[in-house]
Amino acid sequence: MLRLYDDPISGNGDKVRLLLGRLGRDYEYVPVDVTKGATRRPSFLALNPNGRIPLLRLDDGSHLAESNAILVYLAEGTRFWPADRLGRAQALQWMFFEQYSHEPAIAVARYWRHLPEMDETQARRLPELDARGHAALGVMEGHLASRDFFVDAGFGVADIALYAYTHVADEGGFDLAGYPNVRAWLDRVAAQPGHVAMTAPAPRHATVAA
Ligand SMILES: N[C@@H](CCC(=O)N[C@@H](CS)C(=O)NCC(=O)O)C(=O)O
Repeated sequence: MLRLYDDPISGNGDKVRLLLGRLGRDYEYVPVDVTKGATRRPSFLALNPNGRIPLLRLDDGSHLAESNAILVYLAEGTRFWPADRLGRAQALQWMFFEQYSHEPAIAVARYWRHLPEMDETQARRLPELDARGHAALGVMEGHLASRDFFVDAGFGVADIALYAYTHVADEGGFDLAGYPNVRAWLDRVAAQPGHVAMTAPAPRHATVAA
């Protein structure tokens, strides 16, 4: 059975939970507390030398890291991964956008604001993250003005990748009031069958300790 190493507060982990939920796949869940440095312990580094969740153990015992790579792996052969060449490239376009222009601003601002106290460097860098996050949201708003989902082929991995941190962007200090197209898209994504809320309890086959 698939095994997901993850922290429930992680949007990157949420992407994988969202897709597994839509695919109706059972999996073991191993909570790894990033706030306690659990991903940097030797036992976890032996599984992912990059020291980050999410991490998926496959049925053959190998491990796959990087949330968007995990999405592509799980989605291949399903309706969530476009059948046409351009559709696949468009999905990757938005997933690279998510990792370069969206997540480093919105997820990091959310994490810092979640800390009991920000250090001086974090407090100084926050306005820059705010600006970059709003720029990313602006790009999404424009793209969604004329379409329901990010890729012409319809709802899929690009939407899941972007949904994860956008739907909790307010926790990072990003008010979505000025992004009506993004808000309507968030509702459309959440209305898709098999949606799992980020606050949902861990799956049935939950296990403990990494
Ligand atoms: N590019 C990676 C980023 C993963 C990542 O940043 N994971 C964070 C939690 S959201 C983490 O494990 N942080 C713990 C650490 O860096 O020690 C992905 O998309 O999976």
